[in-house]
Amino acid sequence: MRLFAAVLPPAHPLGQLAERMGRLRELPDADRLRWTGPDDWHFTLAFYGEVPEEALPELQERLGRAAHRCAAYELRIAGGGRFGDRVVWAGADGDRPAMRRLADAAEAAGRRAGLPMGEHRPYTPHLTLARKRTGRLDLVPYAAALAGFSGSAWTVTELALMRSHPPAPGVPGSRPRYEPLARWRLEG
Ligand code: 2AM
Repeated sequence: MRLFAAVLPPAHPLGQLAERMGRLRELPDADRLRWTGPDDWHFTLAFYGEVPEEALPELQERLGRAAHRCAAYELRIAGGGRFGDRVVWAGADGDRPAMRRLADAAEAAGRRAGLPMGEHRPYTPHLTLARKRTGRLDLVPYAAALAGFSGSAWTVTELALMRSHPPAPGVPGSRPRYEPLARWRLEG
């Protein structure tokens, strides 16, 4: 099963972001992007890829320990950017060093559980809003429309282990579905 660890923002900031996203969806060519929605929105901490069923107990055990060591922290959804001409995302502000420590701990949990974690990349907290479908598209105006956005702060108190169910093959507009499998309180 395809798994990742994430921070799930509460409803209020998600609603604020949804409201701002309305502006982005009015930009020219917005229909050439595949948009995500508030039900999908999360900040990925670590991506585990395909995890065999038998590795799940140890991963959960390790994630529980990671959450036990990491402290709750303040976060807000703020600003945004793009990954090249492929992805438009909203960013995070607040205690980013604490977010980074949690991401490192979630990645280490995967590695210690024996999962092939790939290379360690610089962590960019982001919440994916849209992905390009095909062709060339300048995403600069979309990123610019997020400049100055700052949602309400909240305290991140939980780490979630998420399962990603792939989109139905051959169904136009079908999107992956994300399901929380377990959550741990941050107790450090
Ligand atoms: P994305 O939003 O930048 O696409 C579920 O797919 C979550 O895992 C998404 O947040 C996705 O990030 C992330 N994800 C998917 N594949 C990944 C990969 N190879 N490396 C890192 N994160 C990945």
